[in-house]
Amino acid sequence: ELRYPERLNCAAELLGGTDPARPAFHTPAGPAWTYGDLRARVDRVAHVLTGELGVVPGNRVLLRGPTGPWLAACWLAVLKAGAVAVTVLAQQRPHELATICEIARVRHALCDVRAVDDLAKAAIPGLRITTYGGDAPDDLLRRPAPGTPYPAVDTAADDVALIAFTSGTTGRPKGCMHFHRDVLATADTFSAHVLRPRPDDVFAGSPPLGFTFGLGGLVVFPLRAGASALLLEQAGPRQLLPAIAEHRVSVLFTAPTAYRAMLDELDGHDVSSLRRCVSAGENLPAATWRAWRERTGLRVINGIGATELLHIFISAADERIRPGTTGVPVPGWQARVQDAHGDPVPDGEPGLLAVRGPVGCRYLADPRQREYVRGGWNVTGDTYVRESDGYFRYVARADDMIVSAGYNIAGPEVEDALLRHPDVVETAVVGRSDEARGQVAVAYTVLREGAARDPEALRAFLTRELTPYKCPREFVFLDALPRTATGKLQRFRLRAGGDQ
Ligand code: 3SK
Repeated sequence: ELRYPERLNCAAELLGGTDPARPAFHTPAGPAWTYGDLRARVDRVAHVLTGELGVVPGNRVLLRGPTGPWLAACWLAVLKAGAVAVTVLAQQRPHELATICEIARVRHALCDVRAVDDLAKAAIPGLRITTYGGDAPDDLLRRPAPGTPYPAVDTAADDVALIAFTSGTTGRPKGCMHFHRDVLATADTFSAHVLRPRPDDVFAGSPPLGFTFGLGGLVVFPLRAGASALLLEQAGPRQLLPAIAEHRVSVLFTAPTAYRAMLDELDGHDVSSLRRCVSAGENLPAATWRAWRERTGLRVINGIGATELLHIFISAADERIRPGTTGVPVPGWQARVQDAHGDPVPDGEPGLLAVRGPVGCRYLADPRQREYVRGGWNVTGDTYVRESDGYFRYVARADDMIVSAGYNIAGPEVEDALLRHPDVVETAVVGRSDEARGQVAVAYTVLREGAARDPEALRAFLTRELTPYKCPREFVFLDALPRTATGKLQRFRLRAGGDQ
């Protein structure tokens, strides 16, 4: 069981301890920030925040900007000052920003000068915006501040440290409140037991810091281990591959689609520095796992996490990894599969995934709390099977099951089979209403450049791979699949015919 002192400031914990000369953050340009640099810059921002800007403990501070050391420093400064960080994605549009600020009652924003236009356009009443990274004399980084260490505010372990917003794949955003102790708990469970980082590790990855997958993987886990992270503003497969070689990245965080895309570009890139590759955000198809293992010799660490629970709670390490499954509950977590009434279902049968552990879902002023937390379990909205040996296998998002003429078809199973076809880059199989069958399966598919859009060839391939009733009735070819800003597939748009 994890035990933390009653008074705990997680930013102070993350920043303390490590030799000030060790690297903390790298960027593609410029020298690395050492732990000493990071502490001094965090303290400077915290002085300005609580001095000139008048932020007091408990205030919610919006953070907006591309991934980079200054965004990470502002996040740490907000927490060190006892305020609450509300980190948003660079892609979020004015009306979404306004909704988030209204729900979280945000009064202060620290915003990269390059991302300020949409925030200003949102015209949020009472919001004081302070920019960073620009030339203006009132820029956050140009304001006078004492050069003395900033004493961390004496927060309680269960004071709220951050509010992370999730829109899921549809709907009004929900703000998930997480405590100071929760931040450390993510590092002391998944990272400590599955990743087992070393101080010489260099972390990198694609998820932005506004997504808790990225915040954990690129800030919390490396700092907790005294390691360093490469922070990239652009972190698509084309930027990641050369960056891995140049910075000798050893721990990689990205999503299944990026692993697949990197496989296509791998030739000529040196990825020999990698020792841990994490995949989350979506289910990792076994085909992608095997292809990555074949090309790199590395076993991808699959995991399921949620903004509601801050980071990953089911996963497996090293030889315990079993392709095609997500893994077992991370030490500190419990998981089970249950029915709609909350009763456990037998092993081998599909049901709703329910988990509990050191971090729980706490939606800010949202009645959907009652749907997510039931009987003390967090019900994630995923359909899973628990195998008899305790491994959890993803079946579908609870609403991704297609029921066609009385048969249950799990979209992801058909996708996994389609991805084994050499011309298929990405695919999503969803149900469409059908008078005769209730629903029929439709495969939305992105093909490799130059490949022929031939539904019959795919159908013939699939009938060799799957029981025939699972074969989609229709194939639709797209240039790209619709995704949220955090890269999650928007199946609801495909269900609505792809034009929502
Ligand atoms: O939402 C997710 O998929 C996720 C995955 C890993 C860690 C954190 C999150 C939010």
